[in-house]
Amino acid sequence: MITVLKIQDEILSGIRDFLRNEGFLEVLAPIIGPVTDPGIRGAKQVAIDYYGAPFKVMSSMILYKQMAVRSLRKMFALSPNIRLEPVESRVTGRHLAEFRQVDVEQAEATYRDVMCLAERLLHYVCQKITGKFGEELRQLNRTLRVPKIPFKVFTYQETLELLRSEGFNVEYGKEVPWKEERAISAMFEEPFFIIDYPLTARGFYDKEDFNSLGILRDFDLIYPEGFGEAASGGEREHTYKGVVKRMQLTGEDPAKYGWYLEMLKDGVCPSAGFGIGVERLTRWICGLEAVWEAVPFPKVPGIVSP
Ligand code: ASN
Repeated sequence: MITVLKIQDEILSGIRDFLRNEGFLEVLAPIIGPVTDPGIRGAKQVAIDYYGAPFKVMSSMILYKQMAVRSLRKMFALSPNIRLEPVESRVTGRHLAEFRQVDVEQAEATYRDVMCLAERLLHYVCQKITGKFGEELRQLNRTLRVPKIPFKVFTYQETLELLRSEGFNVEYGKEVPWKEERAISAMFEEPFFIIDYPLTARGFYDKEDFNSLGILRDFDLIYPEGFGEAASGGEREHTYKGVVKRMQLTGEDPAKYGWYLEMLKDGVCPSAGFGIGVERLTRWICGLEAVWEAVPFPKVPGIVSP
């Protein structure tokens, strides 16, 4: 555990060095707010009573990122998130009810721009760790290769076809399920992207591609060797009208999103960004069996622990 935490400490400083060198400013992440990210794939949000007002614990700070880039242009935050994942996810080895993601957002960027940023970030961190912690990785029995840039890119449609050709029965329009995500991840030895998810698979904030309606300009970054999802991100729907329309589709009540919709009416800039999970990154780099091995005080879904 001490070895893992030393490597994690270096991962965090590597991420910070890389992003600062690229001109990103680190801000402090909010932990609670009137609303939070609803696009959390079947997990539940946590509600609290904030001086009589109903508040949520952040499931991700996505809505605040759009506010921050309006003035900061390039920002990131180490954001603590709570998602009450279904108890069945305790055995996937990659779910935690409490985790941290480095949430990145850039004004006027496309999803392709931030995909390039994400792959360079991963490359930088791997280079740093293999250079400095070769002996520790050997102790952990981990052979980590620095991934080659650019990473492979598959569309969601191509991903489904690949899975179907391997005998998996996957339904169009939904998030790639845990088992299938693990299977596709195990088919590769280098990280890769899945892009262009269908509108029905994601939250209201990922931007629809107006040249191919029903498809989002978004992505997941997937680790190889069966480790599964590393990061997700995309271009943002930033217009008031667009967001309200999408909220109607996802069944969100716009009345709950007061401050966010007011901000959009006021006008925010187009942006793109992603969030990369710190514990999952540590797990992959160290080659750990389960993600809870990458956390000093883990909260595994369904398990009551300190
Ligand atoms: N952080 C992700 C993003 O930037 C959102 C999420 O965690 N659901 O797109």
